[in-house]
Amino acid sequence: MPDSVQGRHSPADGRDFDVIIVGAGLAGLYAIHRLRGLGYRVRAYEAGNGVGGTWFWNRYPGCRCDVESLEYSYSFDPDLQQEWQWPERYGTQPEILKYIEHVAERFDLLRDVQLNTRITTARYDEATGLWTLAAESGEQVRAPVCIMAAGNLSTPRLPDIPGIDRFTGATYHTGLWPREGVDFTGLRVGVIGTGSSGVQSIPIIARQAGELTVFQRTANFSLPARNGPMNPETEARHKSEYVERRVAAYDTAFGIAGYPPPRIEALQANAEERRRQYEAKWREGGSISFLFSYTDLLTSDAANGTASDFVRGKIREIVNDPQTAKLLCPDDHPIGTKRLILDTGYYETYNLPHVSLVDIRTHPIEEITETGVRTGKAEYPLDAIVFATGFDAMTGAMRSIDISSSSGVTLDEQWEHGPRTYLGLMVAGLPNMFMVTGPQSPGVKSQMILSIEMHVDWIAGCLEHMREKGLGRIEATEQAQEEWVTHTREVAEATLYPKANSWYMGANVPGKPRVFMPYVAGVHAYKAKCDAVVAGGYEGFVTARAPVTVTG
Ligand code: NA7
Repeated sequence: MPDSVQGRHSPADGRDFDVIIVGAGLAGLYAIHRLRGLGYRVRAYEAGNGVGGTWFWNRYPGCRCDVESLEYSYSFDPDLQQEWQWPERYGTQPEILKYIEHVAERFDLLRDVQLNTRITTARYDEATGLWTLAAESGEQVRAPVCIMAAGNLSTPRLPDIPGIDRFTGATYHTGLWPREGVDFTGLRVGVIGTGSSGVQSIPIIARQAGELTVFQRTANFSLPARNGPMNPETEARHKSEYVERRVAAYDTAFGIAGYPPPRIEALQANAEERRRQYEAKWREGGSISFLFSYTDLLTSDAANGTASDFVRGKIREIVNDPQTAKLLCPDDHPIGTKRLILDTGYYETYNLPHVSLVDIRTHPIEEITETGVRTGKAEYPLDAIVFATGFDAMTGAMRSIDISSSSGVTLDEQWEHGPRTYLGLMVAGLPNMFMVTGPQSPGVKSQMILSIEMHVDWIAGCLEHMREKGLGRIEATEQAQEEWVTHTREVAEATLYPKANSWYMGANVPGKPRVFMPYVAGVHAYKAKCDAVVAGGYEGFVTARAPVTVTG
C-alpha cells in the first residue's frame, strides 16, 4: 500500500511508476521533464507514433500558430530559449514540431515515452490508492498519480453528413493530415469548414487545385497575420528581455507580455479615432493587439459592433464579388467571441477565378455522393474533399477514456451536463488525477505553453507538498468544485463569449452540452487564485495520509 506519492518501490507496492502521464505533446513532455527532475519515476503514453500532440497531427497545408513564435515556446530553460531560432514571426507546424522534437531529444525525454499506445480506461482503486490505466492493446500500468495531458484540440470530428463513406475520391481531415503531404495539383477540391484550419489551408490549397469549392456554414472573422521572416532586431531585443517578459506574462490576461492593455472604452473615442485605431491594428497584424483596442470589446455589444463593422468593411474592400463578400461577412457572432483567426491572403483567395464559395447555411449539404457533394441547390463534382470541421474540443480527449474510481464515481457522470472541475486541475471523486489545461482553466484562451508550464509546475508543487507531508491522496471537494464551476460561468456570462456558437461552448458537436468551458477572467486572476489555494494549505482539496480503504 503506497503511503506517499513517491513510494518505496517494493514489489508488494503494486506500482509500476510514481506518475503516469497520458499524452506526449507540449504538456506531457514538460511534465516528464519537471517531475523526473524531482526524482519521480514517470512514464508517458502517447497514441501517436511520434511526440508533439496537436502539432504532430495537424499537418495540413498552411498550419501555423496564431501566437508569435518568440512567445509560443517553453520558458523553463534559459539556454533553450536563447539558442532556439524561429525563422518567422509565426511558427509553421513543421517548425513547431521540429522544436518539440528538439526539446524531447535535448532533455532525453523519449526514454520515458511509450508511443503507439492509446489509453482507453483509467480506474482508481480506493483500497490500494493506485490508478490502473489500460491501453487499447490490453497492456496495463499502475501508479498512485496520473496526469491527463491529452490535449484540448486532439479529437478530430467528421461531420454527420449522409453518404460520407460513399465518396470514391480522396478525403482528408485537417487534424489527421497524412505525414507525406497531399498533392492537389489540378484536382477539383472541396473544403468543408471555415474555422482556423479551413482559413489557413484554403489559400495554399488554392495554389495547387484546378478548382476549389469552399463550403461555408458560418462565416468567421479573420485578421491579417502579417507574417514574415523574423526580424533580427526584434529577436535580439526580445531575447535580451526574455526572463522579464516571461514573468510579466503571468500578470496579463492572455499570458503574453508586450501588448499594452487598452485604457478607454470604444465609445469614448469618436468614429474617426476608432477607425484610425482599428486601421493601425489591422496593419500591425495579430489578434490580441486588435482585441486590445478598447477595454470593452468583449463585454459590450455596442463597442464590439464598431470593431465587427470595421472588419466587415475590410472584407468588402478586399473581395471583388459583392455577393461573395456578403457571404464572407460574419453576422451571427461578435468579433472575438469565437477564436479570432489570423490568415495570410484568405479573403484575397476568393478573387481567384478557380475558387468559389458555397453557402451551406441557406442550402445545407444533403449528402456526399460517390462523386462529390450535393446541396439542396446543386451538385458539385469533386476529386478530393478536405474536412476542416474541427474537434470535440476541451473534453473530447478525456471523455474518450473510460475514467472512474472504485467508489463509483465516473467522469462521464460527473461531466454529463458539461465539464465540472476545480481550477481545471482536478475532478471531485477522482483522487490523484490531475489535468493539464483542463476545462475551466484559462488554457485555450491564453498562450497555451505558459498555461501548460503553470499547471505542470502547480502539480509538481502539489506532489512535493504531499511527499513532504507523507500524504498519499488528494482530491478536490464537491463544494470547491461547485463554487469554481459557478464562478467560471458567472465570469463568462458577464462577457459576450456565450453569444457565439463556438467550440468553447461545445456548440460544434451535436448533442454536446452548451457550457462555456474556458475560464476567461484572465491568466493573472487565475494565477492569483491558484497561488492563494496553495498558500491556504491547498484550500478546496482534502488530503489523506494513506489510501482511504472502503469498508463494507
Ligand atoms: P473550428 O474552428 O471548430 O471550425 C470548424 C469548421 O467546420 C466551422 O466552420 C464549422 O462550421 C464547420 N463545420 C463543422 N461541422 C460541419 C458540418 N456538419 N457541416 C458543415 N460545416 C461544418 O475548427 P478548426 O479546426 O478550424 O479550428 C480549431 C482551433 O484550432 C482554432 O480555433 C484554433 O485555436 C486552432 P460552424 O461554425 O459550426 O457552422
